[in-house]
Amino acid sequence: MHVFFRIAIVLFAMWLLVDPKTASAHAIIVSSSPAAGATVTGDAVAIRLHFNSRIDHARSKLTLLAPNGASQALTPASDSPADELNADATRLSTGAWRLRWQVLSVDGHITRGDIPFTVH
Ligand SMILES: [Cu+2]
Repeated sequence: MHVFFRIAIVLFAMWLLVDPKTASAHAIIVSSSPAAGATVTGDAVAIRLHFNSRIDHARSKLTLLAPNGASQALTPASDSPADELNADATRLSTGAWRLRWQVLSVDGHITRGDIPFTVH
């Protein structure tokens, strides 16, 4: 194979790996309240998810999964900062809960995850 052709292939592969538009802008959680694995006291929790980039609040979702398996959609606060997804969860029974989040970042990519926490 011609050496310049090989170099072109290597450069193309490197470009795919480092393209900042596709590599760095996905919304990833920087910090959360409650934190994953946390135990909270009382029946109300102020949910606050902080991401590494701006998110589209209208196309992002929060779902609470109860200890008995029931799921409940939470309405994200409309006045949240551009890189946060916040909501209030009330009347939580004691037990193991799971907060499921799905966000659309401004680069058009969807990310999702679960935050398990316990209500004591
Ligand atoms: Cu992305």
